[in-house]
Amino acid sequence: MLDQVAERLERAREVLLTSHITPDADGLGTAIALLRHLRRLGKRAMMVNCSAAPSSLRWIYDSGEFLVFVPGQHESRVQRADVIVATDLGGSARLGRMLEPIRAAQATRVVIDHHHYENDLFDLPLIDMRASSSAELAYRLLQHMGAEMDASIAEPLYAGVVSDTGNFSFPGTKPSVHRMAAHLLECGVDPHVMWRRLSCQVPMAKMRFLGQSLTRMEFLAQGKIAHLAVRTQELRDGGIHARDAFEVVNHLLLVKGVEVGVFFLEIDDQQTKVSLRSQGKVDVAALARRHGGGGHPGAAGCTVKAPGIDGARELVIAELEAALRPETEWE
Ligand SMILES: [Mn+2]
Repeated sequence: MLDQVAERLERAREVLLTSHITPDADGLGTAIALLRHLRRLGKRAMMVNCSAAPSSLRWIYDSGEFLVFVPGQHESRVQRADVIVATDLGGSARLGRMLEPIRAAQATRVVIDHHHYENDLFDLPLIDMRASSSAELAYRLLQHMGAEMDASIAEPLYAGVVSDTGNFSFPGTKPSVHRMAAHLLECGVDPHVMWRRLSCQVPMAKMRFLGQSLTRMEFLAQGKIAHLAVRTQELRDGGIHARDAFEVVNHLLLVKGVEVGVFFLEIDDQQTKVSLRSQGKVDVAALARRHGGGGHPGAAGCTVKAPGIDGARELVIAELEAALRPETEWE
């Protein structure tokens, strides 16, 4: 597939790059690194995305490289591209309002991804679920194409791989990922500058919310379960977006002895969003699936239907306590 994608891109005149709704560092980094190489080859290339990038990631692209798709205005860009490349997608539905224009396009549709899903749209799927990140796949593709790897291409790739490996900490972070990172440093990436740009970006209100939340963290099962509940009103009072609030769960696992961290966010009196993290002994995706959610064994989420946040908490904690008992087996 590497060969076919490289060959198709080399023949292209105009390439449209895109990623998922609220693109992350991996989706953006992959697209922008490719865009820069393609422009050097003399091709017209533009990233057009169904929604804007988070403000903390806008440094990844320069002006003139990224557009937010506006219906009624940008369809012609989709139509006139002869290759469309979607990065880090995780399923065609995540193209948002660009799905229909891309489905209707005449272009060769390429996807570069490390998520698993049914491919119902793409002609050339460069998908490898064992890859750490889409950026790692773009790196292989760019190497295959003989791209000149300077800092302007290495930085967006590095941003993608650092964020998708949790700073090289996630299970399955392979030697090849470190070799790629080492090469990117040789190409001019400054790891400290990148850490400041990627990690030292927490807004004051969010940090305050994090601090206040963590003081209310509770422990159960001899300290193996750490949990924390937040009501919607508290988010409103703190001016915090729900998406930001969920990051609290990642901090629960930092406590010594904690096996599972759970974050509860009340939606209304019948529904509570639950976000789970596990060190490995408990498969939290299995729990999430029983409540109609999903995820990975180490990180999962679901919406629990129970009376109030206390009802949801009782239910989930009971399941986790059972899962932590060594003799328990789930059907
Ligand atoms: Mn990714």
